[in-house]
Amino acid sequence: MKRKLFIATSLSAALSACSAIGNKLNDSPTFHKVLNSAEDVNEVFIGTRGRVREYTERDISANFPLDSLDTPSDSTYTQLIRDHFASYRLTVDGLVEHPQHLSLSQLQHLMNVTQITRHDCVEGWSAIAKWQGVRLADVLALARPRPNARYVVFYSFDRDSNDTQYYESLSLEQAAHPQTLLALRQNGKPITPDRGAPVRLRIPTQLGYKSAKWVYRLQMVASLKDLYGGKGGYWEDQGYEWYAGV
Ligand SMILES: Nc1nc2c(c(=O)[nH]1)N[C@H]1C(S)=C(S)[C@@H](COP(=O)(O)O)O[C@H]1N2
Ligand SMILES: [Mo]
Repeated sequence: MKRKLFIATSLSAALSACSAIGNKLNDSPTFHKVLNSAEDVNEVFIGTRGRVREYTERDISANFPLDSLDTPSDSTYTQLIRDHFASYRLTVDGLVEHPQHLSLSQLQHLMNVTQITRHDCVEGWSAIAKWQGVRLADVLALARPRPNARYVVFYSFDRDSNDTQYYESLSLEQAAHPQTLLALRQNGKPITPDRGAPVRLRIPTQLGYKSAKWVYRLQMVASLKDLYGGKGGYWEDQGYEWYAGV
């Protein structure tokens, strides 16, 4: 992807989902506090808090463009492909009580969501696919975020030609969205290496660049300021908006 265009999209769709954030994070007093305080600044979150439309099998796009940095070709990633991701671990660490190192089979056992949703790239294309995976909120809840955790940062295996790491981030409010997944399957098959295997984010409420491919680490942090360019993501560090609601 050489250049990105901003498209002013605002689907201020029925924002009725706020109360529907029913998941294990509700067991955590910290998450409760964060979610309740978010109600007061509702307007800040318009566009990432409502539920987006879900489609049917008939609506699945015949062609889903491929649009990212190149599939990682370093030895770490190629070794993972060779062992069919048996040695893959998803690390969940940072400001958490119980750091996690989840294998692919553990994640497969946690799989609890199937969604057919539209992916909106900032460059102006959209495509619909079926995604299956684990609700992000459930994985974060396993690690028990500490009270000072405000954001979750996602680290990907790929790097650009300047060796800059692809990363992304969400606030805990965004991370708790019931349609936000760690996706393991696309259109009924395991996610392929060019699509971000074995685990990619799927965030249908936000622009495509938020949905990081090739994710290996989720880090809970209090601030995004000290990471890379300080703007919370690879594209954000180059001037794209962090919030990026569709
Ligand atoms: N790690 C990583 N994730 C990424 C990207 C990337 O370059 N690296 N590109 C993003 C963008 S801009 C889009 S539109 C989608 C594209 O996913 P696809 O190649 O499966 O269509 O991945 C997103 N996630
Ligand atoms: Mo994109």
